[in-house]
Amino acid sequence: MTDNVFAALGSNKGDKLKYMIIAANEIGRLEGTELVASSSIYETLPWGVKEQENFLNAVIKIRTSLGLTELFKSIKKIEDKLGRTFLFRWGPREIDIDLIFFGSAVFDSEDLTVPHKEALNRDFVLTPLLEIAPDFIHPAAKKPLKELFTDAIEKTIIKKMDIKLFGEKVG
Ligand code: PH2
Ligand code: MG
Ligand code: MG
Repeated sequence: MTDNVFAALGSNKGDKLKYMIIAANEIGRLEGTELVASSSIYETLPWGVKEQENFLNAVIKIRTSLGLTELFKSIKKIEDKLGRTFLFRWGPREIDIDLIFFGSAVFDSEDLTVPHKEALNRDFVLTPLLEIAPDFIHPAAKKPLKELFTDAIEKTIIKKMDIKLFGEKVG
């Protein structure tokens, strides 16, 4: 069982909130996988390619008995199932699910790098992460997340919404 597995979710096309909620639920339904916590949902300005709709972003914490590549493949299947259509890099998407941390794993291959390389430069990933895991030690930087937030990070957050993707697990 791997604890402290974090995924960042984003949507900026169609019924954004619905895609985010379904994606989180589908992750929770994967074999040997439990949803542990959700951050609030944030409305954010598009980073990278600016001429597109605002995003909704959130981070979820899970635990799983799946291996890293198994989980990664399952997540890609959920993106496909939700009808994600590829337009162009950083372009509009119904749902984007990025694996940020897989416990203390440090892994690098052609299609998957964990910890996610860009996560710490994106406030729409780091801010929701800090909400649910301020003391988590970044497996590569070897420092708690709360010490990694700097003023140099481009600010994209417009609004923190008063809702999460699912209720907190009790016990
Ligand atoms: N994802 C991108 C590109 N730009 N901007 C925001 N605000 N949120 C995202 O999730 C996002 C983005 C590529 O994955
Ligand atoms: Mg992404
Ligand atoms: Mg992605």
